[in-house]
Amino acid sequence: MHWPEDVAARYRAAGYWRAETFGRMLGDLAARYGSRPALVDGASGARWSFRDLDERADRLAAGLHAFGVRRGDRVVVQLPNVPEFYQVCFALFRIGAWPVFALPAHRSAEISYFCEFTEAVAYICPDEEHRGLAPDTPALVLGQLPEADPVELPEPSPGDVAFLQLSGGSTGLPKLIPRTHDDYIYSFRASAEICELTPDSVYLCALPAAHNFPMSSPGVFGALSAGAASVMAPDPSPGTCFPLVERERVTITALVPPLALVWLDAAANGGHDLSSLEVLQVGGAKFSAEAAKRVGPELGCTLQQVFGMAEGLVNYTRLDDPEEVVVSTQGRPISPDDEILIVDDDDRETDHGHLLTRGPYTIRGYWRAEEHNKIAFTPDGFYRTGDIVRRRPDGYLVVEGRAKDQINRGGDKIAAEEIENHLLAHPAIHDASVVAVPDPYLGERSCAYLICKGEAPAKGELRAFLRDRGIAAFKIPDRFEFVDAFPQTAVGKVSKRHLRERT
Ligand code: J2J
Repeated sequence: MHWPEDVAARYRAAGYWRAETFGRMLGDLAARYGSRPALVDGASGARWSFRDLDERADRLAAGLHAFGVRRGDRVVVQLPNVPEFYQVCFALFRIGAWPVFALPAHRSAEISYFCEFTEAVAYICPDEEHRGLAPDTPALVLGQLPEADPVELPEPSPGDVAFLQLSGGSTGLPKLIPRTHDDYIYSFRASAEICELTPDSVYLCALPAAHNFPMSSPGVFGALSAGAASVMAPDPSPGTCFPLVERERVTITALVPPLALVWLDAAANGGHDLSSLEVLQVGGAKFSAEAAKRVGPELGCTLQQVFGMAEGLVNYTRLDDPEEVVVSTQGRPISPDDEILIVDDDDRETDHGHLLTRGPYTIRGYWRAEEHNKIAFTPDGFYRTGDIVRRRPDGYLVVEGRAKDQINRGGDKIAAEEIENHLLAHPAIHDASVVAVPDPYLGERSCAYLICKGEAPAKGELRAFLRDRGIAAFKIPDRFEFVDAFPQTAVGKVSKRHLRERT
């Protein structure tokens, strides 16, 4: 699961891995930036300085330790965008326990799976109602988290796993991504540099805080590492965020493409002073060149395209790149040691095909997924991203498509097989195939093709069935189509390409 020792030594020698841990990093930041604002609660206006965050993390670490949380334990964390999200992260990092980051949209199917699979010792959730999502795991509710006088805790090693992030996934069950202190700290520090963050920058966390993009590209961790403040927005709508941009003088934020479109349209109506905004990052799904062209003129800020993944590799357009590059590419990697390998279907090198990557912050394997790792990684450690890209002569990447069996619904990732398995549990369904269909707003929506055993169930009944199985709402297919048979490939597999072309 880890990097070979000679490779790790190379990353240390190159200065990427600096033997830091999250816990120590926060202590150093508190010493350096003290009373400067670290986190602002967008809803209540509460402000936490670097020192507050440091002290609160220590008190919560002591409380969680007294509760029984120990080094190496897993704790499923499902919290909204509030400063406490980061208090919980740093408290667990100080203990050496691993947060498992669930999204706010996740329901009982996902949460109970994370708790069981990771053998979590606790589930930290937003309110009492969430307790029921994981009835067998002790729940700790926001607002009543245990705090105590700080205790001495042995520091984890920089090479240890710090947390488990979720994979977008293409198989039946989501895979968990082990990120270490060393590799993750490198990725967001380097990102903060690329985004030119300074202690005067103000980052707005508009996307769900648990997602890798607003967490680390450069996200809240990157902002903290640069001594900058982060404003936690309760939701990403212009109605919520525009007043926050104006009030807090936000300089940079990150959005997925559909939200960027909503922001562009709302900005045209005026009413808020967005002049502090210097950089709008857009990523998570392909941002069309037409929309990209609108950002500069209509929002008065620099667009940065971001093509990243929770498994590691993140590409950015740079802030001083010419417009053509910013509008029509998805950037180039963070690190000179990010290795990019593009291959055809037979693993021969090319400049337009499957993207494989290896580097100082890209994992070498999913957690407890030995069989899947044999497919998702090459024997020499390259991660098969499942993305189809073109590399331009200048080294910039253009995302051209996807080979993985996934739907990217405006940045929300849906593993087709996961939904097919839920549909197959319905007594009237003989076979199911879930595919992406184009959508002008979300980029893609999901469509379930179904072969029924007898009479087709009503679509509303199918939606209710999936809801009752406890899956996140964004995973419920946008469309259902009933068919007699699926088109097949030459080797007799379901041809999803032909299904997609039917719509
Ligand atoms: C096309 N597809 C993109 C883009 C991601 C920063 C930014 C995004 C993520 C993220 C992230 C894309 N154009 N600009 O973790 O740190 C698709 C690809 C990729 C998958 C990863 C970050 N940006 N994608 O989106 O783990 O298919 O991370 O492999 O959620 O999103 O999804 P995820």
